[in-house]
Amino acid sequence: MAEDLRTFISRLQAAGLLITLSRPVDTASQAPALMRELERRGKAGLFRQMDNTGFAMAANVLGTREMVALALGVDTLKVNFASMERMRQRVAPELVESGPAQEVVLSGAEADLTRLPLLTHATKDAGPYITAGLVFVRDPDTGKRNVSFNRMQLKGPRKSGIRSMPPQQLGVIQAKQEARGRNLEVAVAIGNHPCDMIAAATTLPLGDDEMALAGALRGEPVPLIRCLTVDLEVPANAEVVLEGEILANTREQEGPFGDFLQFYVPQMENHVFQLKTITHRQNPIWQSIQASSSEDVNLLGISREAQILEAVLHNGAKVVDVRLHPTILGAVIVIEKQFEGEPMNVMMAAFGAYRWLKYCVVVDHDVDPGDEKDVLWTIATRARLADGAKVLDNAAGFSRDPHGIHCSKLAIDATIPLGQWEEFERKRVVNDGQLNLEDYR
Ligand SMILES: Cc1cc2nc3c(=O)[nH]c(=O)nc-3n(C[C@H](O)[C@H](O)[C@H](O)COP(=O)(O)O)c2cc1C
Ligand SMILES: [Mn+2]
Repeated sequence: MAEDLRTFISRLQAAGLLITLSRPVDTASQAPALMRELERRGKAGLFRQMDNTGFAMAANVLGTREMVALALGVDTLKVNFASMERMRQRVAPELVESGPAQEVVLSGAEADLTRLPLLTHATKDAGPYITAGLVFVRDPDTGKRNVSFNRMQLKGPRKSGIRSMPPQQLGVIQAKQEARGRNLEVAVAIGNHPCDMIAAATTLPLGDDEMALAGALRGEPVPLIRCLTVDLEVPANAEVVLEGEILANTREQEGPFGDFLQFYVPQMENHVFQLKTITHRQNPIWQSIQASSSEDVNLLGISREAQILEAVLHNGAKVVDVRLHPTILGAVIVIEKQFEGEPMNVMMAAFGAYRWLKYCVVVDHDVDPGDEKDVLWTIATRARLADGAKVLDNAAGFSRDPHGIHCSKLAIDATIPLGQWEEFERKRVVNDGQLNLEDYR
């Protein structure tokens, strides 16, 4: 049996990382806040009953580093190295005859987006959105597939917005098809294998198939099935598939939407998706991802961390870990320093490898890069700011930047002077982490 979201949920459960909610959850008023609670607790969630829609919902399934490690089948510390090595490879998907994604077929008036448990996440969002949809399209010039996450604002039973601006590749492909005066066929898969999601959030060269990267991340080919009413293939084990098209020469107001940096992207003209058919599994599991959540940061961060790691290793540094968080604009790089000045070389390589990077901190290997408090402690106690901190100016950064906030960057070397370990050794409490409060109640 192929791995999919369901088998991953079982593995989350076995690892003690899942909270299952059996009582009905109100999609509009309760689901977003419960997702936030899961994030705060570092747990994934399975909501068994979303109102009376007949759908369950998966939430925060990649919300922690441990969950990402579980998805890749590696130790937590190996996440970056494993993803970097697998991102160099491709494993072509495999076309199969049939799959559970088409166990139930809804067409005509039954194909109705308003019957799905779409969440309105933020107080000022324009309305309910699909946020966990993998959008499959084919480039009309090359026949090659593209897969990406694109938010979709509910606009009616068979209509939604779809955010897809060039240079994002869905936008590029849609523009090619529009130039021919034609609609672009689209299939949106919701409820996917976690590796397929990581692949879809990765920016590859146009024409490089995200499903072949998903295969490399999974370690086996992704089984795909043919859609019923569009000429596309989707993962055979997806929970829900929406088949339809992006209308040519049609734009409508979309947004505002609270996006990945926590700001609202203002209302603007965006593309329009027209639904033809819905297929889904029996007892379907919907999925929603909260923009700017730790899950969103993980999804966007994994490939970018790998990109930084690749560049920094290339320079000969002994890198232990790279972490982008609490947003993907900031990096912590853990190294075993070999010579003074090396942290600055490491950071220049990182800024060069990943354009959106705004600040970078290099720390020694006794610091936990995933713990913001530990990183701030390190800056406070170890950084010699006069020569260890530099502001780099006039570089390109995150592009939506009317106030010039992202075109200057900060590099902080927070490593200790070479060879001074004894002087900087961190104290450890006696038997720290060995005892359990419950045993002493
Ligand atoms: C949960 C989630 C939602 C996303 N929503 C959008 C979106 O609405 N519009 C967009 O341009 N990119 C969005 N992205 C980012 C793209 O999926 C990502 O940049 C992807 O690599 C683009 O694919 P492409 O390289 O084939 O263009 C989202 C990412 C995640 C993880
Ligand atoms: Mn692409």
